[in-house]
Amino acid sequence: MCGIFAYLNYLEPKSRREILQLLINGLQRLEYRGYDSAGVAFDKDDHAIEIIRAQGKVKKLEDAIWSRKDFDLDLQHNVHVGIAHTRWATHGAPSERNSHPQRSDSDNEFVVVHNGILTNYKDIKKFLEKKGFEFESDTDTEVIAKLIKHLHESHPKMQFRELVEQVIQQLEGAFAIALKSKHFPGECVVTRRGSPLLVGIKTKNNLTTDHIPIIFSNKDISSRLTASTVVGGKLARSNSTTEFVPYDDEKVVEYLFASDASAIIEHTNRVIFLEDDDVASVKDGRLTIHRLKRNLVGAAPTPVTREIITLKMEIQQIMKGNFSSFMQKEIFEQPESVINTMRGRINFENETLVLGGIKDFIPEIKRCRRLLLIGCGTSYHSIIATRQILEELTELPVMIELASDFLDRVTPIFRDDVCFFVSQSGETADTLMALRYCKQRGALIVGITNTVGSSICRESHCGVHINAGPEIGVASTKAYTSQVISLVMFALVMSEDRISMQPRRSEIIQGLKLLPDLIKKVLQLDESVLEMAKELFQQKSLLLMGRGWNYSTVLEGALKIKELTYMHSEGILAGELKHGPLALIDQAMPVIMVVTRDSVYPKCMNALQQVLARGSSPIIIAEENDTETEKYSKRTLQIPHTVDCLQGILTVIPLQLLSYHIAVLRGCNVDCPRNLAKSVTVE
Ligand code: UD2
Ligand code: GLU
Ligand code: MG
Repeated sequence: MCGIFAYLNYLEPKSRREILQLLINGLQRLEYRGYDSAGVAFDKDDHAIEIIRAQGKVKKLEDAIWSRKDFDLDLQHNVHVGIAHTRWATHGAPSERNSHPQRSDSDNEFVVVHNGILTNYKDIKKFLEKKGFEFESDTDTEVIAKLIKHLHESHPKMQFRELVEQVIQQLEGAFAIALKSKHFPGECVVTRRGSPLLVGIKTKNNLTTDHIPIIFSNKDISSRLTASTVVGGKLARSNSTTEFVPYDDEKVVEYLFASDASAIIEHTNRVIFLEDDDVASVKDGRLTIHRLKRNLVGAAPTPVTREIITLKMEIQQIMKGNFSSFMQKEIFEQPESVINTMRGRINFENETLVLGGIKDFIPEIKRCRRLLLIGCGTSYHSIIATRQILEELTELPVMIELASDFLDRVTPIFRDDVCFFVSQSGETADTLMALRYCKQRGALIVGITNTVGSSICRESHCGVHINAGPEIGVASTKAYTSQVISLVMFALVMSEDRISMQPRRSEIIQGLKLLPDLIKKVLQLDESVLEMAKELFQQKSLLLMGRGWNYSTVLEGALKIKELTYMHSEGILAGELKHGPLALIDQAMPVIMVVTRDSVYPKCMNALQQVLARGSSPIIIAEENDTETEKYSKRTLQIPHTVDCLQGILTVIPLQLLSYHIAVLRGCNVDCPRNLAKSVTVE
């Protein structure tokens, strides 16, 4: 996801140059969260708002700002609000036009920066178009700016904060937003649901309190509003008289609003972490936090204050939250990233799916001679993980290829082939070369990428963005699980009109629905995995075995261990044991076996017996409550059960954690393993 940053100075004079520099610095701190375009909004001379945006990294924006000669950088502002954004596109390709801030109209009356995805933006857009609004971007975000203008026009007396409260009641999905308006100079309103947001407070004197009271609005629905004024909605209006001043007589104060503390800490260590549906507003230098209502009876009581916390962390530490590395953070993000992959695409109630990026091509894909799936490294493993379900649900021949090997041959490719290219970055050189090879031969080219605007995305005819959010750790984790889910969704789309497959499809769709919670459960094994790592980290070698749905898991697990810990590790297809690898097994050789209760369970048990007979005592990754399998090992990791074709997502996570812990114990750099780069753009 992206980064939001806003800065408000109240009676603390700052030059425009200082303000812009501060906004740029804030964005640079957040750039790791996403970086395909960036923008700022600040005051022009007559309370009008200026927006500057640029596609690319924050540096591009900075150049665009300093190259502008049409405003005075030395102008002093006693009171000023600036908002800024670095984007990771989910809706609309990266471009100046789709960058944030998004605006209400050509006068920039209301401008907004947004992190997250609005799932109902199309309905709101339709509503606003009927009211005469013309949209200028492909973003979901733009509806926020236009809806608030619409409300402001029908209710000119409403305060800024009240308008925002009304707007967020209409929004579905995930968001953190910051807004600024020409009609409310010196005011900033921010709010969140699902995406993080915090407020930093900087004063010269000590704060008078550590708590900011929450103002709950009146339950009365305002008579000034009617439901017809906004989309399909019920409205409520908050009514507060209490305002809270978090400082003494000295009124000078600065506020910083950001997606995470890394952008705030250089200014102040006093911060408030906003909760979902908190609306924080600063007016006349005063910060107030509002909520429409207290929690209903039965739910946990809503606290009546938000605590001002003193951060004692270093920037490095903050960026990674409580995690010691990006990789660890990304492993733990998976319950969320898999939801983002499915968001807006699967309707779990009526069990339908739409992959917007390929839906127009589905008839053509269905007529193809065969499916080819091509990738490298982890992406290739996601292909192995899904080959079986693709074969089952499409009933097409499915060929899978490592891009480099594919290029080493002169593989025949036909016009009626459909070729998938899977790559996190969308820049992987081997995969891109293979794409061009197939494209020249007239095949239909489909990309599965995490990076909007990447080369593979541009050069493919169509594709699916996996929407896992930026992955910083060199070793891929959350992109892998999201790639698997994207390919499973494709298989589901291909079998939509096959009546005989409906029960199977339904089983998988319901499996996908439960998956995020099951991933959370698997992540709770972290402590046990650490214990395992302590037993294993001094070994020279580690063998991983599995077959069927778990073959990809052992390959991916072994790759993670190799790349992070520099320990020799091999993922072995359990069916191949007697054809060679069995010779490696003795009492001393550490082995991990993945044995789940699917169609190859009896065969896995055979392999287990063969390994046990050689004196090895393997660690087993098994399903919960499988007491039968558990008997064969001193150490088992128990994974919840899910549909067979999704089981690999759950079994790979302990191996991601294991490679991480072994790497730490061996003193390796987890985020930047030796000899490796995040995106391999050379052949
Ligand atoms: C798209 C939009 C999203 C929103 C949504 C509404 C983007 C990035 N996504 O999400 O903003 O408007 O529609 O339903 O604009 N593509 C490739 N190669 C790839 C990956 C994607 O060509 O490797 C193309 C794909 O064919 C489509 C576009 O990029 O034309 C967006 O793909 P997506 O998966 O983000 O599409 P969708 O519908 O989920
Ligand atoms: N959904 C918004 C967009 O695509 C915000 C994405 C982000 O979090 O950067 O513009
Ligand atoms: Mg394309």
